[in-house]
Amino acid sequence: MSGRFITLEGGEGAGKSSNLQWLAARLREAGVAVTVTREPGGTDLAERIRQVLLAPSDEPMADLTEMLLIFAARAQHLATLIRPALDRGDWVLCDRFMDATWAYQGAGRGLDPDDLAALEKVVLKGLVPDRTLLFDVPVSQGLSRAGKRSEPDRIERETLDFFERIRDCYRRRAEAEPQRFRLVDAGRDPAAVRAQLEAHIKEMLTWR
Ligand code: Z5A
Repeated sequence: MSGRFITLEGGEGAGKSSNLQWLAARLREAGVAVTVTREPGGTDLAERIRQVLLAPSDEPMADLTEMLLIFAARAQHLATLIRPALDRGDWVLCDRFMDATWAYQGAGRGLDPDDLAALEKVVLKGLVPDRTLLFDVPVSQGLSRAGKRSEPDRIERETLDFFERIRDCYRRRAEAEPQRFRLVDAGRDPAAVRAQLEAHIKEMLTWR
């Protein structure tokens, strides 16, 4: 495997999607072959699982069901899109990945960390992103941005406390792995966010 795996993480409305294609364009300008994708989703089948995961429904989804669907989508995504792209030598830019599972299903839902770790081992088989850009924004600011955009999906309907646990988990993970994570102060205006991303792009381009 010769490509690079770069993930974007953060809470609701942090600005990941707004910057994903721009980041890809900046890397392509520098001559990098880039594959852009997202989780849950990224392939036809995984996008169908995403619809099931995010659609509000009358029957409440059990937390364990949610976790297993996320890993099922990820297994498909890894097998048919992420690993082949990395094998080709592409740089894969992925909107959310495993850190989101630790944050949402682990810290948010309170699922057993041993279960998450076991599934992580089975599904990821040791794959760790080369770089994770953590878009960090105060919860109320992110929710207000996301709320202005559209009807909340099933997960966006959670409580403030749920999203505070998620932010806290992401920040702790970034502190624990400073070699992998780069923190983006995503509460700033779009130009200031992009200036920070430029610095991170410059650093990543030294990998070649
Ligand atoms: N999930 C999970 O539970 N477990 C997992 O393992 C994985 C995912 C992988 C994915 O849905 C859901 O799946 C997600 C977690 C869960 N939770 N929910 N709900 P999603 O992809 O729709 O959700 P998201 O990733 O949180 O998307 P988002 O809310 O759109 O956040 P974002 O992509 O970071 O933000 P954005 O779309 O770029 O920006 C939001 C708005 O803010 C938009 O109107 C922008 O124009 C505006 N914006 C962006 N940046 C700025 C700045 N700097 N200033 C002002 N306004 C801004």
